[in-house]
Amino acid sequence: MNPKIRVAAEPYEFAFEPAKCALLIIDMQRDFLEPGGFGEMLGNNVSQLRRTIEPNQRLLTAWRKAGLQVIHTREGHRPDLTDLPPAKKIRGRGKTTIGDIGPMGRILIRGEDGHDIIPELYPLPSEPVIDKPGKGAFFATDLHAILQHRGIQQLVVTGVTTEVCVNTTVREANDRGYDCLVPADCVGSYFPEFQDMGLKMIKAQGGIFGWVSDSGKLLAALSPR
Ligand code: TIU
Repeated sequence: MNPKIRVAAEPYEFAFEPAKCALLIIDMQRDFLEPGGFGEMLGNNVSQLRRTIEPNQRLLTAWRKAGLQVIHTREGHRPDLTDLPPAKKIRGRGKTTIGDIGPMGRILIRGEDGHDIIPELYPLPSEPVIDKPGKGAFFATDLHAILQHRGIQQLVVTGVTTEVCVNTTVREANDRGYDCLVPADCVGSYFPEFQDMGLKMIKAQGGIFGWVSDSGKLLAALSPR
């Protein structure tokens, strides 16, 4: 039997079987993290998210080295916009919105430069990339099927943004029976107060949606392998 890896976390220790736990990296896309993308267009300061790149790189390298499963997601839409809800298109009353031309191609459109994952965390050909039209990674995607087929029951969820796509995905995963661990330094928000509350909401009430830890503790737990 595969021994469990034990990670110091809140509200209590997170124990996982390596073969049954995937690293799920949410939306580390140029549109959210680089100047000129969708995130900045919404009026946000992208530097708030860029601090997550290094810890994610360290975790991804260790996870790959240990031979564990990695799955990436990207938020975006078909070039013909048929999967873009009209409400999402007009939300925010911005001059330039999803599907319009931005500095990195059409904003949040699959195949455009801005939609792609940042080079620092680029997926290997063997790592599934889930293209999702919503904030949650389970809505209108085959993520649940892929996890089921691979026997995955637990997820380490990282990426951006903490209170939007990470929180939505953790809640969706929780309702589908998965355990989620969120390393705080590997998730980022444009707003410090949402970073704080987004993490508190996950671990409150005995871990109502999951566990919170950090990459250092996760790497320490992985390293004796
Ligand atoms: N705006 C914002 O905080 N987030 C998003 O629009 N998408 C994700 O979180 N990926």
